[in-house]
Amino acid sequence: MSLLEGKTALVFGVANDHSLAWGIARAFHAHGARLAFSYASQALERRVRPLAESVGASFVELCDVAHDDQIEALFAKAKGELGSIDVLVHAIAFANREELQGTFYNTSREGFRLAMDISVYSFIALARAALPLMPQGGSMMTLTYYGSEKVMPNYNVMGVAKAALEASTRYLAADFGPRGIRVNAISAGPVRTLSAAGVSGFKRMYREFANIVPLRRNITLDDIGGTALWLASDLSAAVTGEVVFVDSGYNILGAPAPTES
Ligand code: NAD
Ligand code: IMJ
Repeated sequence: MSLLEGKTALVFGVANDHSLAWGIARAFHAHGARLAFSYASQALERRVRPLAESVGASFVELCDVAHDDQIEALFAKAKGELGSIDVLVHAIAFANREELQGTFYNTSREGFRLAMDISVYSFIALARAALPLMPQGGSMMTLTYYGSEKVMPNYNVMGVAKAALEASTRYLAADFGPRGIRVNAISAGPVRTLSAAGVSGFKRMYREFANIVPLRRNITLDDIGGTALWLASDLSAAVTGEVVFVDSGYNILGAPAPTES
């Protein structure tokens, strides 16, 4: 079965082969999509280009989403080379490292601005820029985390940013629904990516997660890829503005089940 035959997906947020965006790209490729990639910095090109080539992508372009002119240039190029697109994937987040440890009340004005700009505004900017390339409708998606709803140690300003990202997903879904464009968010459980591995306390919480969750296992890139594939395909044709949890059931728990002792 080929769910994305004849469709084109533009993917933002591959840094390496552990990236959630890479899990998504792999699943799309397995279902016949034409893929295109954008990466954040010159330094990443060395890693991203070979990955892109391994799934037959030739469109591999630099775009730092902090800059409107780079977003504009990227979509101009995409229009020229790809024509139209069907799927937009936003898997981008950034906060200064010092904001992701210690107390939330010490969040700086500039740290708040940066986290919101890169992790939230960029989705709005990319969604708007993608509109002219989606005249026949399509599917847009972003990645979020449960720290938007509940307090997670050290997640701090990123929790506030993810709350804004999820709200933005709903507003974009309302704006674009009449054009046949769906907008959703995937709320992923912890995965050992570049954006998680170095984070204080992550290792321990990653280990504990599998013991607590209903499915008693961590989530994988294939789990994320599968849900992204569903959201990208016509199987989810009437689903928009949703936050879909891919977290082994973590978010349904009140208190963890008592373990034998
Ligand atoms: P990752 O480090 O592989 O991906 C993050 C990406 O953001 C990188 O490719 C990086 O280059 C890109 N990025 C950062 N600043 C950018 C900029 N200015 N312009 C363009 N791109 C920029 O880590 P990941 O875990 O795959 O993160 C992808 C998304 O998944 C993020 O939104 C993250 O919050 C979310 N998420 C991750 C987890 C997890 O446990 N890893 C859980 C839930 C949600
Ligand atoms: C990030 C920080 C604190 C706790 C965390 C995380 N937990 C998880 C993450 C429990 C799962 C990963 N995550 C969901 C993110 O959204 C990460 C975003 C992020 C990570 C970094 C690390 C390196 C850096 N800036 C970052 N900006 C955003 O310099």
